[in-house]
Amino acid sequence: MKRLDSTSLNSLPRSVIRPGYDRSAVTPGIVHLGVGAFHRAHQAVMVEDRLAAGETGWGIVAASLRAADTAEALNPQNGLYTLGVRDGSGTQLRVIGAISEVIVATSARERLLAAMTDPRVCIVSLTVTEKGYCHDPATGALNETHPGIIADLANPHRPATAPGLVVEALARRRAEGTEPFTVLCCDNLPSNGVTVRRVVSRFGALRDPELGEFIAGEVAFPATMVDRIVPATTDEDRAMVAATLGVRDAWPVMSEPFTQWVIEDRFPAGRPRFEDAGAEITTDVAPYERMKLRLLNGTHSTMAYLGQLAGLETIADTISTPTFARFIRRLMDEEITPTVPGFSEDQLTRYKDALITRYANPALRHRTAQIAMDGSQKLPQRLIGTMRDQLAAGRSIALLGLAVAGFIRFMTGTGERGSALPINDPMAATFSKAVAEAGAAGITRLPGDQAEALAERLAGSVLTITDVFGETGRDSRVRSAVTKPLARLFSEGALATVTTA
Ligand code: CS2
Repeated sequence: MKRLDSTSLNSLPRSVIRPGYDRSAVTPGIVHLGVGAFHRAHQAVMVEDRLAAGETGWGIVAASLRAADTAEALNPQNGLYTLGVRDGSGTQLRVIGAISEVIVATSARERLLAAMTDPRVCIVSLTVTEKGYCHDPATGALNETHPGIIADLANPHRPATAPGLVVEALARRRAEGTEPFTVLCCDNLPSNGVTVRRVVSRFGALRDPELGEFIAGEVAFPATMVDRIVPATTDEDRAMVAATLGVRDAWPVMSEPFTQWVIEDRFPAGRPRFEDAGAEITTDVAPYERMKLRLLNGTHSTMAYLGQLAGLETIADTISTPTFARFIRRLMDEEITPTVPGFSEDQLTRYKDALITRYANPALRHRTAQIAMDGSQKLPQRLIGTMRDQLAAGRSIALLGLAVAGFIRFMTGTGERGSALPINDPMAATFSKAVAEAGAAGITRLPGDQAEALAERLAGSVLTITDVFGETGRDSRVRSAVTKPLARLFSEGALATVTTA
């Protein structure tokens, strides 16, 4: 079957939306680092709308930091790919043309740096996942012992990490007398603008104190809250898209209908009118970010770990299990909502109702194993900060304790029936050491008293991993709120523990 590319656009079926503008007139305005499915279903779609509306100076040059797979899929397609928006009633397909090419940083570093130093490029945006910033997740500071950071500091003109690339490009622009670009973080980090500014300017300062000052003083790092559920693409998705399009798309992306982007308006070098593409432009992103990270991502991670333990494959499977639905709603209402200021009760209720509906979308098949990835980088902003705030206000953390216990039980690597759990985490070695020290490796189920003793040891050794749990993990109230449900996870299993939480 012929591949999707510029020459096939005219022969696509009528139902498929396609770029209705002259792509050859588009010039680059944005370089995007981390061209995964999320970016392609979120920011790139809003940029596409602005290109179609005539703002042709904002084309995207995209980059992958390591893997060549997206470049191999999209470049032969002239950057084109299909977005499938799914709900219970079907899938609406749209071919997106906002990305002109995908550069692989490892094999074409100079080409990427040239794009980043192009004076027409005013925004460098990023979705490199939490771990891509090479920071300490509990404190948000640059991890100066990170192997990638050490390597980039030793070879600053040939960087491979996101902070290294951004700093080298900013240094080159400065040397050439080109205004700095705005750094637009679109990852689920807490205070993502401030955090990335801290990490990037620290990296700059380690290269040269004056460069660090320049970055902290002259470069804008607006905060954003990004939201759209975009499960990993499957081969069935590819087959469905090919059957509808009549041409083969090597890497379409599938998402839910919902999309939200809240952006702090700080773009000294200019920006597209994102607000005309549905984004919310504001002076303070913090309340939105907290609401989203804690209510959505916090419960997502909770369902991922406890769902994995209970043998539930997707978020829809998990939320349609009545005891899970009850538990997740109580977790939201009783222990997360009190830590989410800035919205009326009514607004929060509507937000939570909408989340439950989004989770239940049967067409998405968002896998719990996918969300379980990189938990060490996600937990602080999703669950631990919530615990800390609840404790400071003298409120309960019992349900949060079960959520964290689910994560710890998952990190033992062995499921309730003895199967291997899909651990995919940059701190896997640290966790497996703590698990081994507690004697928890390979355990499936245990009788009550043995489960209690094991939970004591395991909570003790894991909660003191301060890179993840910070000081909160050393609090005796946290220790006990986690130990009790952890024991029950070993003795009764996840489903029973959730049912009687
Ligand atoms: C998910 C997020 O994989 C994960 O960790 O929680 O990717 C989530 O789907 C998005 O943040 C939704 O906007």
